[in-house]
Amino acid sequence: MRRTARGVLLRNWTGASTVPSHGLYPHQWSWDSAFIAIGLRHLSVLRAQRELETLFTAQWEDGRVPHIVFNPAVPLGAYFPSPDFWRSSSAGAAAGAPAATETSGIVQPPVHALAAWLVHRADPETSRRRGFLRRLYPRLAAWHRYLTDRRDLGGGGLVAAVHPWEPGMDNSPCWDRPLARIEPAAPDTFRRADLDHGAAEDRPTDLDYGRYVRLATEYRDARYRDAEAPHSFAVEDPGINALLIASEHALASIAAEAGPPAAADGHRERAARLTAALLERLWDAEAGQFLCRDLRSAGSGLVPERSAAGLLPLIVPGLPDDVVTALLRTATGRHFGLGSADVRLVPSYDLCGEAFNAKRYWRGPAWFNVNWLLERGLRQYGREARADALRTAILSAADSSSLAEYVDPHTGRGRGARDFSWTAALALDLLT
Ligand code: 9WN
Repeated sequence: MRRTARGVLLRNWTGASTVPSHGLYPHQWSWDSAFIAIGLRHLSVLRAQRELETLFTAQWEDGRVPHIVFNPAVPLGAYFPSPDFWRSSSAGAAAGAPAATETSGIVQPPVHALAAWLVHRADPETSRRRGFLRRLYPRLAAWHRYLTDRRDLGGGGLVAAVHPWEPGMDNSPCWDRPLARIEPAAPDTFRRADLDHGAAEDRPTDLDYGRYVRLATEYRDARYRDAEAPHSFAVEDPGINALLIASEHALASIAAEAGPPAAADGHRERAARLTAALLERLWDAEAGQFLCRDLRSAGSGLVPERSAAGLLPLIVPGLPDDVVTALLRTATGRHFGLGSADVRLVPSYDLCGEAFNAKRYWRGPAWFNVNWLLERGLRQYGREARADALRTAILSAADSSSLAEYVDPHTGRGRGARDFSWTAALALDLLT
């Protein structure tokens, strides 16, 4: 298993970063790179550092870390939307997009400071010698500042996603309502390259894509300036915010180690403020989990759909005991089935939800990054036996599915791409 996972990471390495999968995703993705670095640190600490450094060379001057960094050697038709759609170096110039690298203009969850800290800890000596954290710290701090300063669209102290691709869970049923208001772009205005590699029944629908295209076009036409963009989709997602909080704690450790030590307190305070806002704005005691908040609905209400993103705050330190207890009850109950005989891994969406589909992407299948984060959260809250069982289940599903992108949560059968980088990386991490 270790050998297989290492082989995948070696083959998916392109010289300065790692592709999630050669066919379906032939460029560098933001949160993928963070998870990949966490696994790569066991294989080559230098590559793990390089993975993150490469991503951050594409950071925009306003602090945003784009969700895709395009490889200029890959033909335009290999992935949609391609650089000629995003036009970052021209349309993004006002927001400080790099002139020499093409990127997307939206973001993904901020797992990077957490990853940087874990990479550092794998070999502190090499990290210090290379000034890894010293160089990365100001970039990570600017990244978090972008999110907290420019993306608090609800004014309540949380980060809002402005596109369904931003939380990394593209077609989650949580977006169905907020997306219903978006007029899809005409199908003949774009060509879906993903269907050259993935089965249509496993992927988002054409209607989803029409809306993804419309929203990205609107943002691009506003030259990616958050103050001017219509942001007709604006959702506070518990996953993004939980990962930001975990990363803000990591940033405090990074500042103490390699940044201005006085900054560490500021990061801890910011983590505490974000945690309070997360509890205040997204916790639903009745549901026993965190929900998304749709900022564009009348009354800007919580979305009554259960996504696994609503369990991810388990990685946030210092949650009140009653919240942790309720989250565990929900995770192990009928909606997510953690630890039950007929559920192999925690699904991305409510097993009892109307929209549940065991095959289709983020509408039911189980994903390895989500389960890895939950395993970490369980350990953080002292649920060692549950964490051990989940670890075993993750490794077994990763192995039997040929390191699939996602699996059917009931059977563990692989779906989507195989030899998927973050599956390999996170399996390697659990094995080490
Ligand atoms: C759009 C690369 C990415 C992941 C996302 C996953 C999928 C892209 C796509 O692949 O999204 O960003 O083309 O479907 O949803 O989480 O980062 O692995």
